[in-house]
Amino acid sequence: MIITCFTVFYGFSKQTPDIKKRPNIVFIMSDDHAYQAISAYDTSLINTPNIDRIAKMGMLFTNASVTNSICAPSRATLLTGKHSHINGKVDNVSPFDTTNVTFPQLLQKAGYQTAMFGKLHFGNNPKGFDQFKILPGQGSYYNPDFITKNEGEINVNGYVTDIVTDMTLDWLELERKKEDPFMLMYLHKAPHRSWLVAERHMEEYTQKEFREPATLFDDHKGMPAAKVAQMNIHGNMGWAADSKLYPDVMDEMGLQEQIGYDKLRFEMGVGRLNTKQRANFDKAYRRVAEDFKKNYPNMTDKDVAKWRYQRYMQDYLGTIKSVDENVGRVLDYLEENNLMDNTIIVYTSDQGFYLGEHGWFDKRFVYDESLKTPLLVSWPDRVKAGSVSNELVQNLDFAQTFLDVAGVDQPDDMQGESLMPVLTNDMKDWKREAVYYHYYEHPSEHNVNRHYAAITKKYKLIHHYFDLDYWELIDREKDPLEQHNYYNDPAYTDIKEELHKKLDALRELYGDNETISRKYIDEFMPLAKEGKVFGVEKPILDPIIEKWESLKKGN
Ligand code: SGN
Ligand code: CA
Repeated sequence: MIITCFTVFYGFSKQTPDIKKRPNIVFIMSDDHAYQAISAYDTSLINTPNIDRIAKMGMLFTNASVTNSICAPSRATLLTGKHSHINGKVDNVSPFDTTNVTFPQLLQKAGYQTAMFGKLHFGNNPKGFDQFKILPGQGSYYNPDFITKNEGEINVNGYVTDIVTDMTLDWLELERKKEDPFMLMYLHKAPHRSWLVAERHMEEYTQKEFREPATLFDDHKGMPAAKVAQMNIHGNMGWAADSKLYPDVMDEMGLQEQIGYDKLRFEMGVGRLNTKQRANFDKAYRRVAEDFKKNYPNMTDKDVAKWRYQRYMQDYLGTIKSVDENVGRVLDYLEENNLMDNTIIVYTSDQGFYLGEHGWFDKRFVYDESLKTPLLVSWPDRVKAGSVSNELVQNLDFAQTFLDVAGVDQPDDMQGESLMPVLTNDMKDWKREAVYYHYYEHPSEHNVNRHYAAITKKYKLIHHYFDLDYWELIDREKDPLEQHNYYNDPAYTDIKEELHKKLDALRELYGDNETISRKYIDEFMPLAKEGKVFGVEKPILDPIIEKWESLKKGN
């Protein structure tokens, strides 16, 4: 194999396996952090100077996406370098198959020190880590519990974003062997629902006012899956848990629970605060609730919808303020300890999020705000400062990128590509024209139908299947707000044909097909039927069960 001698390794060649000189990897990921809420992308909502520093030092990706816009599947994909249907973690409900090989295991074997702090959300402990302190499941914002590698389950007082950072800094300073390279995963729970902000930001953020997105009052006309989704800010959020109206204020005002267990959800979050934390919370949020109670009789339904959007943004963005401050602490540490130049730093999210676009919160859909995810990468030794890439890159690519950076072999069955050609602007090795997407978790919370799609820079071809069944063609240039389906428009006949070919080719390339989709339906539906899937209402669930049973009979 003469060719291997000439193969370019973007990190370190196998001929020079000087482990001590290999670059460090710092992977920072937040949960549900929309790119609209990072000022390097969009300055209209919040200023995030520290996260922006990563883009200033390196590259900002404007077309980074996930393969399946939901938490645990996204994490499984980034660790394994495989699509959901191959690694098996297709939704938040199915178990993660721990026989999957993950990139941290390979890096650890190659001599890297490895550590993970924060939210994993797998139900399993991570493999391939010398140290980990992770939140159980979704974790808590206040006074959270952690599962740790060496100390069992622990409880820590304080605010989760600060605590995860303290743990990370302690590891960097006290546990890291300074002579060896390291791979650190620093994973925030924020800004996941239900958005409890740090005490220090409560006063300020509950008084802020934010611009509204153009599609806040989208009627989802001609978009059947969007129409039935239950992720409207006004209608599918809880008055108590999400908008932070207290259960007693709801009772006084005669407001009914709009989501199941709303008052209980409030208690599960806010109920964890200690006396001092609760006093600060009450100072800010009792004022909000009293104002709303006073104004409500004179408000139209539209006024209420606008108020709920503001409430949502105040809390969502408030949690991001602390993420940004804490990212700044880690960047400062790296700088002060001379670790910046030979460290690749990645900032990303497990998916994007709707901040009122289409009237929504949450994610799951292939429409831009949740398909795309923020991606900022710095590595001063190799990546040009202040560069921007609009290439179609995915969370599928992280595993191979990090293996490449470390000069470790990339297993043949990983399905992504190293991003080093893009990061070093050596584009002759980068040929990708389309990416593949597949969302599975249905019937489930938010009622988002199953769908798969091919995405190019200009179009999306989407197949919604089980239980709705139809095709959608999005013209990303003509209709950036994604409110029209051009699938049956005669002007798109040729484009449609071309996109179908692309989609078939992607399914072939990644090994996805109807039989596999059916297998995952058959695994999921019994759980849904037994009531093991959270947040689905009976009137939605029953007809889907009926449909599935008829499918099984071959009708
Ligand atoms: C929780 C949230 C949902 C969210 C899922 C998945 N409801 O169930 O709104 O879609 O997590 O999020 S909550 O009332 O419990 O907050 S994910 O990021 O973990 O995939
Ligand atoms: Ca998430």
